[in-house]
Amino acid sequence: MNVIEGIVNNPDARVAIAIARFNTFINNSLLEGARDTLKRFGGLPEEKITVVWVPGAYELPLAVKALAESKRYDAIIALGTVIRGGTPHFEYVAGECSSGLSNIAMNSNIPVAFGVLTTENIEQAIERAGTKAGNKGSEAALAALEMVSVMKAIKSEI
Ligand code: INI
Repeated sequence: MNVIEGIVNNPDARVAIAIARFNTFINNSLLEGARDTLKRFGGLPEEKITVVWVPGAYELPLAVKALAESKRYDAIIALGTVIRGGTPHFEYVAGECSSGLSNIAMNSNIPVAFGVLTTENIEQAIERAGTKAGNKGSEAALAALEMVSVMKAIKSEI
């Protein structure tokens, strides 16, 4: 039996983080979590990490697509926070963001980690940005690191 499993320590990986400015207060904590994880678990030096700011979560797919097309990165992490309001705006922003990001991963063969919070209210967002429910930015960074390793292992098997 052949089992392919990824590891997270990958000091040679080049990782881009695309991050939304909307809800910056929360997104800064997601960014801190992602950078910390890339460095402490992935072993990445600062110069292997590129951060790109965009206006909001709706703009993340376009920036991630450009990053993927540049072929300069082994994985891309998308960070943002979409908080439900009283209008259907939430559904459009969150929906386009998540489907756009997964399409890019599928079409580019580059792992795109989904570190975008979609919550009912600001309290839930704070809980998932480094307080009692962990840090979605760190989780996304771990997923990105593992997927770099998994993709490499699958390609070397073929
Ligand atoms: N962008 C977010 O990142 N989070 C939100 O909660 C949000 N809401 O609620 O409106 C949001 N809107 C802006 C959107 O992402 C675009 O930047 C904007 O529509 C311009 O294209």
